[in-house]
Amino acid sequence: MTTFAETTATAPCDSLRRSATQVLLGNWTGAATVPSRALYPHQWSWDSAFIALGLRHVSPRRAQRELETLLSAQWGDGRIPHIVFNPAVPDGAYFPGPDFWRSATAGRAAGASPFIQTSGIVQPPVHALAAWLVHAADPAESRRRGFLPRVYPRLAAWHRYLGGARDLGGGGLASVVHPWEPGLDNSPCWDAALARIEPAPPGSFVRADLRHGSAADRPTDLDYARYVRLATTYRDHGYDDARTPHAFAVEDPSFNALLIASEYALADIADAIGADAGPHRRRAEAATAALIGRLWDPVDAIFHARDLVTGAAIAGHSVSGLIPLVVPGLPATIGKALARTLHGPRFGLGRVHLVPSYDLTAPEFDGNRYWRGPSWFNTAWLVHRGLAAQGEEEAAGLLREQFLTSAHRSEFAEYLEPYTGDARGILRFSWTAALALDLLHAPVAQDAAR
Ligand code: 9WN
Repeated sequence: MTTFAETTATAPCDSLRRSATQVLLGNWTGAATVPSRALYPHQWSWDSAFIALGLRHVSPRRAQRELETLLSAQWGDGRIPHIVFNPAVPDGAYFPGPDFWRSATAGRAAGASPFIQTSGIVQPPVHALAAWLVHAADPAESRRRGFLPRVYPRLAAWHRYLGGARDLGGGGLASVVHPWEPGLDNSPCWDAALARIEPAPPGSFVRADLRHGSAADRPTDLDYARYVRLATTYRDHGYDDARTPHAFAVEDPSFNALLIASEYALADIADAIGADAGPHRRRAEAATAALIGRLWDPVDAIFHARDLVTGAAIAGHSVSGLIPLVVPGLPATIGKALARTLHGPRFGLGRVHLVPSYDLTAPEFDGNRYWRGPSWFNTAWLVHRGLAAQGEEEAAGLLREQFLTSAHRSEFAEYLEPYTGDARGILRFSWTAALALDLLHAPVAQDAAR
C-alpha cells in the first residue's frame, strides 16, 4: 500500500489542502454545502456537521453558517431533518424530494417550518460536537458573533427530542426508525428487519440516484421500495413517533455513541456560556451505561444494534459497533477490546484501506455496494478520533496516514473498495474533503481525549 508521502511527491500537504478546499468551495451554495453537486444537491444533516469540522480550518465563520443554516430548519418538536431542500434545485433532481416528504403539511403538527422544505426523518447527532469544535477553532470570532448562545437552545432541544420521543425501547437509548437515519443505509445489519417490510409497488417511484453512478455501487430497487414504504407510513402518521406503527425500530451503537459524545459537547457549551452543564453530564453518563448494558457484546468484542421489534441483538459486525470508541469515559477494557477487533480479521486494520463498513469475513460482505463493505471516510475519521482518545496512538496514526493518502488519490471519493482502495460512488464528495482538512490540521485528534 503506497503512503500519503509517496503518492504526492512534492509539498503533499499543500496540494491536498488546496484541492480539498476547492471541493468545499465548489460545493458551497451560499448558505450551506451540498455533499455533491450531482448526486446529493441539497443540505444533509450529518454531512453538514462533518463539513463544518473541515470548514472551521478554512473559515470559522462559514463553518458556523453551515450549522446555523441546518438548525434554521429544525422542527418545533426538536428534530433536525436529515435533508433541507434547496428550492432552487429542480424537482426530480433527487428522490425522494420535497413532494414526497411534504414536510410543511404532513409535519405541521410536529412543528415543521411552513417555509423551509425538509425530509421528516433524522440522521446521527454529530452537531453539538461539531458546534463545540467549530467554536474552539476561533473562540474570539465565535464569541463576537454570539455563536454558542444562539445554537445551544436548538441543540439542547434536538437532544431532548432524541432522548424523549425517540426512546422507543424505554431503556435510555435513542432509536432509529428508518435505515437512512443511522446514515449506513443498506448495511447488512438491517436485512432481517427490512425483510419484514412490504415493499412499495414497483413503478410507484422513480430513483434519481442511478443517473449519477453505477447501480452495483448503490442500494437495490428492492431496498428502495422498502425505504419508500417506511417513509410513507411515517409521513402518513404526521411524523408522530407515538402514533406511527414503527415496523423498523433499532437501537444503533454509532447513533447513540455520537449522541453521547455530543451530550458531553453540550455540557462544554453550557459551561462556556454560563448555563448548567450538570444535566448534560448526567444524561451522557446514563446513556453510556445504557449503551454498554443494552448493546455491548463482550464475547464478540463489538457493540451490536438491537432490533426493537423482535427485542433481539442484530448479529452482524458493522463499523457502527466500533464507533463507541469516541465515547468519552468509555471503560478502558472495552476500548482495548474494540481496538483488538479492529485489528482482527473482520476489519483488518492496516491490511485493507481504512475501515470496511461491514465484516470482511461475512457472506453478505460486498466491497462495492455502499454500506455493505466499502470503506467510508467519515467512519474512518470517527474511528481515528476514538483510537486517539483511547491512547491507541499507533493505530490512530496509521489510519490518519491512510485517510490522507486515499482521500488525495481517489479525488475525495464517496467511498472505497477496501481491498483495492479504488474509488466508488461519486468524487469530490464534501465530507471526504472536509475531514481530510481536519486531519491535515492536527497530527492526531488532540482534542479527542477528555
Ligand atoms: C439518503 C448524503 C447522504 C449521507 C448518507 C449516505 C447517503 C442518502 C442516499 O448520502 O444517503 O440519506 O440518497 O443514499 O448513505 O450517510 O448522509 O451524503
